[in-house]
Amino acid sequence: MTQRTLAIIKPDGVSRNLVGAVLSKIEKEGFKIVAMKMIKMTKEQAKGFYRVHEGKPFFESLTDFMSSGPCIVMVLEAEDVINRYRELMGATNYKEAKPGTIRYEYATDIERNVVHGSDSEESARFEISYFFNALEIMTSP
Ligand code: IDP
Ligand code: MG
Repeated sequence: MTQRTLAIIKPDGVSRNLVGAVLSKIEKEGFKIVAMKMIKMTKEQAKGFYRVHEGKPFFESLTDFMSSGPCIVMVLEAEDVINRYRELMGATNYKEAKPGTIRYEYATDIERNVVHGSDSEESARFEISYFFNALEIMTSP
């Protein structure tokens, strides 16, 4: 089934000039980029995006980090892209990520792990609509 997922290159990835490297891995996998922009979230916007993690010990630090600089947010489209993009990202903790994954190659810390990807169809719907309206998402001709 063709799916969409919300992908982010986090502020560490942008500031370390890893945008091209991450996009290259995404495109090599055959995922179609159907929306993309650069944004800088406010602390409040980062808290809204990560609201499922509210109350966890890393929530304050994570939302400080995510609002510390520009991110690339994008919508990817492909068969089963939610799980396939999470496979490409690698484990949250880069020390557990498999070789070849984005986090294995580029993450420096469990928090500063370069990329985000939605984890379910429900979160993908919420996360895509958090950043994009319908006119900003390309549909196939
Ligand atoms: P995910 O990004 O692999 O889906 P989540 O569990 O949803 O991982 O956590 C969201 C983000 O919060 C992670 O990508 C990472 O940046 C940060 N994070 C998760 N667990 C920890 C932790 O134990 N310490 C610090 N930061 C964490
Ligand atoms: Mg998550």
